[in-house]
Amino acid sequence: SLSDKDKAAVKALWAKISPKADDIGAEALGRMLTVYPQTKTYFAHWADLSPGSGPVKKHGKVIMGAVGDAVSKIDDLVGGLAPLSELHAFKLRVDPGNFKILAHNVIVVIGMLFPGDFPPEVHMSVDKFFQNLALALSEKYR
Ligand code: HNI
Repeated sequence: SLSDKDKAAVKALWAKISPKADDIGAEALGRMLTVYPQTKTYFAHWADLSPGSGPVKKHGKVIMGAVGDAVSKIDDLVGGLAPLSELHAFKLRVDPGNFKILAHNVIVVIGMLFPGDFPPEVHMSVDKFFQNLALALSEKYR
């Protein structure tokens, strides 16, 4: 689980990158849909699934809003993300393996946009955070 050092690193990075959260979300979602085209099935009702499209930008913002919310609930991700886990499990029926795929894309984009703020030890704490976030989102599937 996350150490105090991990939590501090995630909070410090989030403070730095959150002004660009919408851009990060749009870029990460556009990449997920391109590089992992199997993820497109869940968004088949959108008019345009290509990088930079209106729906991709809009939903990228929604996702990163939830990531910011998760940062604020970092001490209890399972409890804090329970409603969102329930939604993805029972209503959206998203295969939970996809949470790791999106997390991977968000991490790639953070590294792209903030190369100077993403040394290996920060990368590791952020990776652990997203693993825990993905696990919390998967909680209601069982
Ligand atoms: Ni996800 C809707 C957060 C991963 C498919 N998703 C949401 C909403 C939030 C959200 C917030 C809006 C909820 C609402 O309307 O009340 N999703 C997150 C987060 C992650 C994530 C924080 C992981 C970091 N979602 C995924 C993944 C997929 C996914 C990996 C599929 C590959 N999500 C969806 C779909 C919707 C959705 C589909 C509904 C979108 C729409 O508007 O039609």
